[in-house]
Amino acid sequence: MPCFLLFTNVAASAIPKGFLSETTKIISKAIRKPESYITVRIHPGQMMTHGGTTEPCANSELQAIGHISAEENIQMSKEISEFLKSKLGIDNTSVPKIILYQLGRGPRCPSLSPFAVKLETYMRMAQLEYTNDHGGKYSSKGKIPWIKYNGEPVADSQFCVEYLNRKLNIDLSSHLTKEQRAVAHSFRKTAEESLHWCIILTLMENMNIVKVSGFNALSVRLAVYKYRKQTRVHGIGRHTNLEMLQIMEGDLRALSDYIGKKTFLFGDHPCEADAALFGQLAQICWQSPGTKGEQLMHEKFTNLVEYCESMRAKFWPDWDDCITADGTKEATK
Ligand SMILES: N[C@@H](CCC(=O)N[C@@H](CS)C(=O)NCC(=O)O)C(=O)O
Repeated sequence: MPCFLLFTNVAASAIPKGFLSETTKIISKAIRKPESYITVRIHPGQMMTHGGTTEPCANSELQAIGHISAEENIQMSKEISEFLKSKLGIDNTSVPKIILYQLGRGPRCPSLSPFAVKLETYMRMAQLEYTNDHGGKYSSKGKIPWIKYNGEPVADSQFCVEYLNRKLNIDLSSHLTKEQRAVAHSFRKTAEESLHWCIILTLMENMNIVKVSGFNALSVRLAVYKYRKQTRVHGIGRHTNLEMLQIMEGDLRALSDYIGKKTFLFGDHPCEADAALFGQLAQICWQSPGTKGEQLMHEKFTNLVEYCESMRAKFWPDWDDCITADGTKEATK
């Protein structure tokens, strides 16, 4: 039987009349179970604090057997928070301040950095409030993107995701089995540690898209020099172009075969890894014009184009406001 537990420092005498029955209604609606099944246990007058203040605060737990998707979970938490705010004056859901540091908007994708697209997509999937800082400030690790969470810096897109997951109790992959999580992990690694370097190498064969990105000629030349060095250290830059393309095609084929006719990596519900895959694939799909990668995707792996379109439609309804259309306009978002 579903049970909703609420621990609060609000005194029993300050709990409004009808609170138990109203809470039952909210929970019943949220988990789509009849009110008669639901238990609500309120623990008022607790010795507790949020953020070290004496303001009213609460901690709740919903015990319910059955599947609640990540999206439903986010929606439900919002509804419960709003209810607690209106009834008990509890606002310990005070929105954390998240600043996402990135490079500026891209010509055909919201960033030239696949990792920035990944992180921003993840924030959107988790329905987080964030502010972009496009000042091009690098992290302590010399990379972009990174975040500040209530003033605390976190570097590396995946560490940012995992940090936010921990801080805000987010699990966009809650609908996956352990085995699926392992597959998701491996595909993310394929996309970020292998395919990513092929994207860079193919892009360096055709720099037009970088040239319309607003960077001056010197910084473009420096970036090319840096990336040539990085790809050599990685090892992928030591292969012939043909061999590198073979690697790229292999990665794309594995992704294409696995996704097949599914909308997202594991079906109709996107998971955390979809943000990372989208970050990389969107670059090939839209922001690598005239490259072999673009040709491969649009001719051989068309389901990956459809995949990108589904992700874009679901999480980026404002896509056009977040791109510069080859540097012909300012991105307004
Ligand atoms: N593992 C890092 C990779 C980030 C990354 O490679 N960012 C690139 C831009 S796409 C960068 O900052 N490159 C600058 C450099 O390597 O000097 C992450 O997930 O955030």
